[in-house]
Amino acid sequence: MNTNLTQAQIDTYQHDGCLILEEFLTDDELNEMRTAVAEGVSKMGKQKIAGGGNKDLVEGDTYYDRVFLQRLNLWRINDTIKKYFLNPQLGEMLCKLAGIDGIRIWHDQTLQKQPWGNPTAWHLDNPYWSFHSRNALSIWIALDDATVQNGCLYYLPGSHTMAKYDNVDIGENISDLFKFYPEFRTIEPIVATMKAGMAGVHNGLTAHAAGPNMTPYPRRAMTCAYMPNGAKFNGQQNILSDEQVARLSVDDVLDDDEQNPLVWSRT
Ligand SMILES: O=C(O)CCC(=O)C(=O)O
Ligand SMILES: [Fe+2]
Repeated sequence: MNTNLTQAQIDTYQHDGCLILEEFLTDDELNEMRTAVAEGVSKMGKQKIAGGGNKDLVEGDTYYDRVFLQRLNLWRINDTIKKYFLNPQLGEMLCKLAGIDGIRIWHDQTLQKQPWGNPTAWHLDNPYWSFHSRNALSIWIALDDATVQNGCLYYLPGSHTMAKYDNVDIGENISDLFKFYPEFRTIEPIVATMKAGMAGVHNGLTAHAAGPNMTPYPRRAMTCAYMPNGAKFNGQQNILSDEQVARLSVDDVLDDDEQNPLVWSRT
């Protein structure tokens, strides 16, 4: 895993709210991650969250279920995934991009657009989560080549500086987000095609989307979302279990080392 960064990459991330890492995983690492993801997914059945989270998140047969196969928190049931996403060097790299001093895992997730899968409508990530931060971010690792044909990502550069917390569900109308943000309609998207093993990092307030999968092959990705250390509960359940939500009050710091371990901290 190549966690080296140049100042130019940090500047690009801060300016655009996204950055593509051309050489992230080696071929051996890519194969190891593909195997680990497949093992994790096969253990979970229809349950979307591993290791005790919101039990209501179960795969069904809706439009959304055909956007991608989605399974979260594989790090809790697979030591290989844990090794990658709790790696302090990755944490330090993400802190440098975000301009923060410490970082905790929020959740990982594999997003696997199946053959003929629906597009992923324009959306923001952070408004779904149980904390609000302008510095949260996600890494999206291509496990297959991500192409215009099979549903690569698209980012709207600079949208993170304008976004508020208004958001949409990932539904059938790909441009619904722009009802809240008409100023996004004229931004030229970055088309994030990637070879398998490359990665993209995006701010939790950067508008992004993915095309449909117009191929008979899956487009698999493994992603992980991170929150700045010190982020506070905003009252939203998201992936948290009913028991966790019952124990939390709005503005409590989300510092449960079992649920959200610290991945890197300057101090
Ligand atoms: O993989 C996709 O289709 C969407 C990815 C996404 O929304 C994310 O990683 O936050
Ligand atoms: Fe997203």
